Amino acid sequence: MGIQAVIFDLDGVIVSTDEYHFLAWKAIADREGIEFTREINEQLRGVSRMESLEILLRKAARPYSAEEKLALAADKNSRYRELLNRLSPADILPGVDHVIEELKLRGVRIAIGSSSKNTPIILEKIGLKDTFDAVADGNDIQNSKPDPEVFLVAAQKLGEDPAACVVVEDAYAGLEAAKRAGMKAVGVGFASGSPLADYAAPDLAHADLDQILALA
Ligand code: B16
Ligand code: MG
Repeated sequence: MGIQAVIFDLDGVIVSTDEYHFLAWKAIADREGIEFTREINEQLRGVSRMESLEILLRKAARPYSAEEKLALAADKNSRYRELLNRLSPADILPGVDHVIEELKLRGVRIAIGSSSKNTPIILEKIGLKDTFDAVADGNDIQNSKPDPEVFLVAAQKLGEDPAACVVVEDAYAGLEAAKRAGMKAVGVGFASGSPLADYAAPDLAHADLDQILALA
């Protein structure tokens, strides 16, 4: 049957919004007097907003109520949304445009599988709103990566068998989600060193599409 579809993670694969996530969380942590480093930030890759907050609060000196947590997450998101206003097509990561073009030429279907509830605004800002055959994001799911839900929803929206899908991810949590979905997994960027990756490359500009499509 072979690979029929490629499901791309968004943040860290198509576009780099990780610095904006970091800056928004850092502002919240500094205001609350909670230590928040770039190392801790790496643990938030691919993880949902509320789970990210729980990781950040592990360093807090006091417990936070459910209401306080919702307020912190909302504050982080409005800071993040403010930063997203800066995004443009120039922020699309190296190799992405070429890979998408090539996949379309070969008749391979493409989808987004992202934990982010901000996926629609990000795709619009970078000019890729109408590019993908399907989009599954944080608004479609109950459980975020490493749960396989978002990738299974993407395959379902595409009408493809999970075994015929390959996921491209920059997060360890995302690679685990892909494997649990029964899909092949390509690790790029931060996740290129993961043993879970069936194929790895520093970014999509250095990825060999023939090898990726031969993974099935
Ligand atoms: P939001 P991805 C993920 O996107 C990010 O990697 C992660 O850092 C973020 O917490 C999560 O989206 C939720 O984002 O607050 O915008 O809903 O990598 O799965 O595309
Ligand atoms: Mg990511």
